[in-house]
Amino acid sequence: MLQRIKTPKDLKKIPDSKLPELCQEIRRFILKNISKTGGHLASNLGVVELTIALHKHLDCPKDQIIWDVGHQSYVHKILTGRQKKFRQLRQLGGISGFPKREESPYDVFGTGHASTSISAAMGLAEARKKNKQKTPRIVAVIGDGAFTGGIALEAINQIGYLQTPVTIVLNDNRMSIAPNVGALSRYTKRIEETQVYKRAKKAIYLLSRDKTSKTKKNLINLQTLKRAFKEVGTPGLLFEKLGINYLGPVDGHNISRIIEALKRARKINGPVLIHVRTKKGMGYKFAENQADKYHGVLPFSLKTGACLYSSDPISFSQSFGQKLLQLGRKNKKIIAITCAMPDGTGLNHFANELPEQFYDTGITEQHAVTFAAGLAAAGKKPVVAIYSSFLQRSCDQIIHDVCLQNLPVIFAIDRAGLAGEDGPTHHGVFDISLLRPIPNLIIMAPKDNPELKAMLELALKLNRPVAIRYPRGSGQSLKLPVWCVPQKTALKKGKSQIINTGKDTVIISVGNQLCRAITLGRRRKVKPSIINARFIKPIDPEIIAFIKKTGQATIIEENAITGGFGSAVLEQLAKKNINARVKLMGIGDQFVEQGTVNELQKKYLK
Ligand SMILES: Cc1ncc(C[n+]2csc(CCOP(=O)(O)OP(=O)(O)O)c2C)c(N)n1
Repeated sequence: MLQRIKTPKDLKKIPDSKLPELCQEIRRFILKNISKTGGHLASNLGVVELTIALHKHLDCPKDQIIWDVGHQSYVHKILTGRQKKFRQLRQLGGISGFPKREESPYDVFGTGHASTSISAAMGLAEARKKNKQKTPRIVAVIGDGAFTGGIALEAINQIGYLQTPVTIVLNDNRMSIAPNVGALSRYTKRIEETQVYKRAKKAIYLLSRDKTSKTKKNLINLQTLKRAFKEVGTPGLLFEKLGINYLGPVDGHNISRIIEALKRARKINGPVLIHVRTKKGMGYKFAENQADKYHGVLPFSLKTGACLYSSDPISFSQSFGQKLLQLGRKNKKIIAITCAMPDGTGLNHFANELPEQFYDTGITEQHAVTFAAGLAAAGKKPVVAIYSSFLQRSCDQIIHDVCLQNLPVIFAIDRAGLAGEDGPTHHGVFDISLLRPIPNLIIMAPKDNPELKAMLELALKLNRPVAIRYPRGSGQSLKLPVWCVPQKTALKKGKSQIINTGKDTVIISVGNQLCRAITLGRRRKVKPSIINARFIKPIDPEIIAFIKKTGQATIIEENAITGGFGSAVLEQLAKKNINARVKLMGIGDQFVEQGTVNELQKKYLK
């Protein structure tokens, strides 16, 4: 059946009785392909019925679906003509793992970062209203995790006010990547658990029919009681009070129930929230049982569920987690904060062992930073671990709440540099440029795990805002070639590390780009000086002295050249009137596509 579906029109021809079989086919297709390419597995297995229901009911691309985060859009891609391209999912030149406008007219709005779908859907719907166009149905599909993000809540605030006709499908599987957290998550859970009003209404109805209690006074009391129950017990009352019609909870694995709700929503001329309950990982027992582990996967064995790649020697993230745990045991003022990524940031062991010193704030990169600033103002030592690309959201909080007040918040910026197969939404190549102009902030980049650990220890002593940026993957120490004679200098604020004192030229690297500096040096007959910058801000004056002496330099960083570390060096040279030929190797003025980190480095780090 699946092979015959080229567009949603073909799906509409399939009789309802055959849909359970189609769901099975789709799940087999996803499992077969993702077990080979890797990708987002559990979220996609969970939305098979929901996606079929949406495409059966809607008339896309006239009607429009926006997938929040977009990591769960594989089934949508399969049903909209991209089945054959799945062999190249997330690979260089292949289809994206997220919705992409240039990929298909069915991908109405690009996503990758969480919580944007309701705002974008509102924009689409309001524009049509302004153009006096007959509004097709615009649907935002948002997970319960993404629903906790600030932008989503800002959109909820405006949509209830403007009464924009958008259907919000809240795909509630109780999981973010880790189990979902927060009061909203607790609230949606309660809607399902209690259903007080339905039961109370029935009880009151039966009572009112009871002849013995049918005095006038009793009836008035019953009506009052009914109103009171309606206040506290109506499912989704919070949304209703905000002006958003609530439908649900609906079984998200029952296609006809979902279509029924979509039909009801279409009749309402205003915002509607359909609360759909699904199981993350549905249909693959390993993913059902450990939805967090199977959220994003590398190629794996379908039979055993085991990953086919031996895991990296200790990654930067793990090393960060280990060191912070060690420090946190001794210093109770240390507070670790994650935005829904305890595993990804290496904080899982910290969370288990020191729960009273740990917060998972949900997908809330802005709130988390200001929350940390508050903790710091009260004498705590907060360490906020966020991936570089998601930290982009927190720029104002870093400036306004942390640095302006010179508060000692430490930013552990993970996935800084090229992130690989997740593509342009996830590469962390702007953090240096965004953070460098901010006064009071010290920025470091370790070359390997031991240096990261030393930087974390130093950052805690500095008593001011500090950012440490490190990349995805292994933080194993590099074995230096024999021609390198490194100076054994302990980590000191504002001091770089001389890896080799050579002649003619100097190569300066940021973080783990030292390996590229060594490769460049190896190719030269006369060995160059090589410096591991360690500090992006402040810049070590010795780096400038080296360049003054040699008159030429190469600077390597996995960040945009504009505003990056190389630019900072050029600023210093200009300030000191030093003439030098400096080659900057970093990311040019472009967004970087998806691919393996190696492929992307070869293509873009020039
Ligand atoms: C701003 C931002 N922060 C963090 C992430 C990382 N991330 C990707 S998916 C995800 C969990 C989303 O959970 P939910 O919306 O419930 O979707 P589910 O996978 O459970 O279907 C997170 C935290 C992100 N994509 N964007």
